[in-house]
Amino acid sequence: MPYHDIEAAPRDELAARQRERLRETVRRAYERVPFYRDRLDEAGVAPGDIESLADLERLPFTTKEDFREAYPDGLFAVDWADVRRIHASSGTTGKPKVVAYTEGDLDVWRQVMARSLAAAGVEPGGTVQNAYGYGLFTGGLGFHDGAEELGTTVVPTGAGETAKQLQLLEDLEADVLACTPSYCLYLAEAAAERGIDPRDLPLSTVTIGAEPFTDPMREEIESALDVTAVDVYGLSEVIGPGVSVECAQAQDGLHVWEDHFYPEVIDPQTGEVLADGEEGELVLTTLTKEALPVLRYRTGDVTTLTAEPCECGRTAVRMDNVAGRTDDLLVVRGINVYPSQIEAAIVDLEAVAPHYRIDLRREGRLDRIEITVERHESYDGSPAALEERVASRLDDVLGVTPDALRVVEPGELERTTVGKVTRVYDHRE
Ligand code: DLL
Repeated sequence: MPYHDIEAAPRDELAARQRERLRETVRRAYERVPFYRDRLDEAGVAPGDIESLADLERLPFTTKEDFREAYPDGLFAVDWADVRRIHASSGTTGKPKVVAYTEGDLDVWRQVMARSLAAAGVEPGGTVQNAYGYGLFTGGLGFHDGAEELGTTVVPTGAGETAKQLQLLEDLEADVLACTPSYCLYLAEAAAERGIDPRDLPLSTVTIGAEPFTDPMREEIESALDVTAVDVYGLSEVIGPGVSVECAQAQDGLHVWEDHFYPEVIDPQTGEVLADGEEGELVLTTLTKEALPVLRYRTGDVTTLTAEPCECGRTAVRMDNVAGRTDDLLVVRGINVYPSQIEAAIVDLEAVAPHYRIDLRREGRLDRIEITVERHESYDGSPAALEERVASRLDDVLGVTPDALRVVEPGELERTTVGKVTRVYDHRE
């Protein structure tokens, strides 16, 4: 049973609602945000020209750079007095992207997060321990509000403080943990170090997101904690977590809450809209945001879309798990490869722990790629033999030969306990 009727609405009903909302959003953006007025004028499109969803293609894209240039509030469409909350996402460089919410936006966010948690199998009356960071990051408060809206008890631990995290899990018996995939794995390790079998923790579901992960990584999490790990996706510029989520029933793609967010997938090079099933960059348009309407935002996230019906009965389009970003693409001796492909290839090996790092360096005019993996505790062969296995796996699956490959001892690679994990370290200029 979906949380809201719209989740199972016939697609034409949904499309009619989207069309109305799109027209209203474009009009609002044009009238209230000089940036959009200029962009649309340049493109020769008037708000009244947007009659159907297909007309969306006529609108220019919005990018991360546009957010940075408009810092802090150049894209806001309401007066400051109507802004109830601010969040911000810190990029790796430069100014943060500042985002705003009206009372109405916060309500939509609570609703889509409640829907997301319900789809993930979380039930009213359950207990959610929320280990996403509270503060400017949207993860903490986004999950918090949605979990309250759904009618669960929230334990707002926030990020880090692993000892307390474990103690509260045991004592308050949360059945749901919300955190990044990398923190899930860290928590399982930390439990084991304290003599607690992580599979004995009371958890039945973890809602993971905020950073890319592959299926083999998810399997590691599910088996380490004996849980169902459900993928929740979102980004600050659009709302925060709660743009899309897997249903626990099928765990086969993330249902995009299309009555609020309109998804497209484009060829990142040409900007051309791709057909269902074709992989490209996810572009999102908000359909109900008041404080910060966003038209055709280029997320940088790589995925595919499908409108095939799902066994859960929800009719919303599904996007594939986001395993990487367009700007993550590595070129290893002429071969294009995403870090996620490297992750999937190595984490699948039983002898390797789900921890690795990739270092990129420049030597003269050549790029060097170095991969470091951790031996799994259960592997008792020689490091040299394991190195050979990993190397031949990378060659077989991806045709990639790193310039250096190292196997280190369990626990040797640094763990991320707060915030998003970094796996690729680029030391080039
Ligand atoms: O990470 C919102 C969020 C919080 C989502 C908690 C899920 C759970 P930002 O900090 O703005 O917002 O970062 C957004 O993180 O463009 C993706 O690259 C990545 N990302 C978010 N969710 C997923 C996911 C939050 N489920 C950026 N899988 C996005 C892969 C994800 N990548």
